Amino acid sequence: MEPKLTSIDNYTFSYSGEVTIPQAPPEFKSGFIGIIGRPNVGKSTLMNQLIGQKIAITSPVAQTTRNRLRGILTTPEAQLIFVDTPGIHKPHHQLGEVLVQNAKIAIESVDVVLFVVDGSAVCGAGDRFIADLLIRSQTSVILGVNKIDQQAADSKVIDESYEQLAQSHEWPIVKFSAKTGAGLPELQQILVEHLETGPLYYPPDLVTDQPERFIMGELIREQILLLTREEVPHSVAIAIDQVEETPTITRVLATIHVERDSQKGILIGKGGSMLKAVGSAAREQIQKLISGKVYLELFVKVQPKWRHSRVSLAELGYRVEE
Ligand SMILES: Nc1nc2c(ncn2[C@@H]2O[C@H](COP(=O)(O)OP(=O)(O)OP(=O)(O)O)[C@@H](O)[C@H]2O)c(=O)[nH]1
Ligand SMILES: [Mg+2]
Repeated sequence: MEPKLTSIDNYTFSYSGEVTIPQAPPEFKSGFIGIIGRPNVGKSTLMNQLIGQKIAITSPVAQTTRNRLRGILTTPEAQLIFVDTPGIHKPHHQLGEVLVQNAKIAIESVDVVLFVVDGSAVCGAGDRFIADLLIRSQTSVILGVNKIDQQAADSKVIDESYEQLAQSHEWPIVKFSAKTGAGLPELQQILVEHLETGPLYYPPDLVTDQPERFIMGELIREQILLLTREEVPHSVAIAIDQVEETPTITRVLATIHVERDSQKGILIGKGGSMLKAVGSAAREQIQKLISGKVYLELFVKVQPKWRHSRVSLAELGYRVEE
């Protein structure tokens, strides 16, 4: 994917602090689309594919996404603002509660909900729980069946389970693969049909509302999700301490917060091998993000039980986003 202008940092602000946004042509459509669903169904992968750039991290580990993140797609006819959300699940700690609460708030603050389900498995209790939340809200819903590339040849039972869910609530249903891109043009079209005419909310070349720093932290966390296992991925939070740009290189200093000494040990690895692996993979990703050379230095710090404390959560960037 070719990087476009990444984030709001790249914009020059006028004296009033406002970005100048061009006026939309008549009949232009725009609006906010909430991507809602269980953990691991492919919500973030889908958003990246639709906007054509990686801004959200993805992984096979459930509960990858922790913040609401906007991804913006502007075409000649419409501006679609996708709101990626944490997967809705049964929370086991304060962090989980904040994540689920934010996903629920998103349902109420968007124009359309794209309810994403995993088309490689039958509709389950987790999906029905979310369906119940959605019917209690006024927001219109489209059911998106993802991962059709992973469906077995005989997927009749799976298909029927989602068709039944869609029919019982009179939701339109679209099938696609966020991985291969199959079905995505049709999805985009149905989403545009569900939007009302409206203005450009963001400059046409902007792809996310988040600062680059935030995405840098996420790219580091993504490598930890991919390279470590068991309790480590969920116990990690990243703080970007410093970003210093020189004409030749961008220096990034970041701290990885964990909850226990044992996790710190795993993250550093034998002779520093794990931290080195995380650092070099994350550095490559950050270089792609900013299209420039990066020097990345990582520190590991133990902050006991940060996931259980509202104060620590807020310090690390996890708060209820009203
Ligand atoms: N085969 C296949 N795999 C997919 C598809 N979409 C996503 N995946 C994989 O599913 C896993 C989860 O993807 P994510 O995009 O992180 O899922 P998510 O719904 O954002 O997960 P949370 O942030 O934890 O709620 C990753 O390993 C993806 O590569 C798809 O269309 N086909
Ligand atoms: Mg996600």
